[in-house]
Amino acid sequence: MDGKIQKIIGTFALPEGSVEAAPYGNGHINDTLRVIVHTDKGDKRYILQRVNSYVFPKPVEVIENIEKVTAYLGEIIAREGGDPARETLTLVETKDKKHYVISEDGELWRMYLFIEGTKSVDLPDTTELFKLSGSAFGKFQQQLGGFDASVLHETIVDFHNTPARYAQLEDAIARNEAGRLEQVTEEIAFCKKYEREVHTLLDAMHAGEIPMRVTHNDTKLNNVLLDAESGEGVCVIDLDTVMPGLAAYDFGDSIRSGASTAAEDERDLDKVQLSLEMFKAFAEGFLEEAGAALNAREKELLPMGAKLMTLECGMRFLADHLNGDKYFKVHRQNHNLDRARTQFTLVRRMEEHWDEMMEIIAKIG
Ligand code: ADP
Ligand code: GN1
Ligand code: MG
Repeated sequence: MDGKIQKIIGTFALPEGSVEAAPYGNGHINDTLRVIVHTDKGDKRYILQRVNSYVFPKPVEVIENIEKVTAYLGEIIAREGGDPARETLTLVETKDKKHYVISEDGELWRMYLFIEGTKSVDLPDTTELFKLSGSAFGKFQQQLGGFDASVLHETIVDFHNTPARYAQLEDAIARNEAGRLEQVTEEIAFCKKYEREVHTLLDAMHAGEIPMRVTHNDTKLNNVLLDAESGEGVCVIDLDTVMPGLAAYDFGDSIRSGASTAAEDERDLDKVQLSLEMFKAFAEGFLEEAGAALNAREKELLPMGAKLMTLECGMRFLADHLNGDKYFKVHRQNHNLDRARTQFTLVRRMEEHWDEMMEIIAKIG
């Protein structure tokens, strides 16, 4: 383990024992390590993360939000007879009783209890599993129904403001910072067709048809930990972007990530299909938990949430490709471009199956 990491781990109030740490998980944003402390009484595990300061320019505000959200959720979970240490994230204190440390190079590091006996998957293997993750994200939204949104910082401004994301793409095109513009003519032409449609959700919100809620905003399937055996949702994680948002954002981003038949960075676009079975399964789980609080228009706009979250994510990948891969972690050449292409293909598939998606939601009611 490198000396810098050792020093950071040493600032947290951990039990006595020898320590090991290794990179962990498939997140695109933070640097995540799994830490193991070998104590006399057995191993204790933790998650150590460097919060990405390019993505989160005010990382202390991220911690402040997480402190408030996890304290709130912890109380609800305890009241319902659950185990807060397993069903929500627990920040580990430093020796000076803070929930983060700033390293010598100015980066913010935090530590969580490792949630044992769980798995996190990138794509669901069964409809049952995806339905259970729908229940977990639906329950999360329902639990935060009474949380006061005004105490939260906006950790990423305009995170799911799809028109603003469209404008950021236009800006990336105009600047052509990485000199990759010629390579992406078709993708840009695709996005241009949606210049008006990107406003749909926010227009409905401004018209008073659908309310702002407290939402997770990053409901990718691997951001919920599932019981390793039963597949039941145990804990919604990655709380960095819990902020005011629309129900359609959380529903939509899960469909984007879990109802596709291919990996987010699949190069063979023929493999990218929309699974209506997965769509239905997630919708059932999500609406069973969160549905009672949603109005009819919110429900009707859920397929639009799926389409716009997928388009938006594609535009963000494309903009990052044009900007020179500064935001999302990349592991190969043109990685963000490959990701953008899968998202745009999935948008097309959703349009092909639009009536079926609308019907599934209407039937669940
Ligand atoms: P990123 O913002 O980079 O996606 P995440 O907070 O989602 O970072 O963490 C990356 C991965 O690490 C998750 O997808 C999950 O697999 C794992 N992980 C994160 N927190 C925990 C935890 N408390 N217990 C167990 N695994 C975790
Ligand atoms: C990022 O942090 P992670 O890997 O769970 C991103 C999401 C994108 C997703 C695409 C803070 O999620 O918005 O939808 O990648 N998170 C942030 O895979 O930008
Ligand atoms: Mg994540």
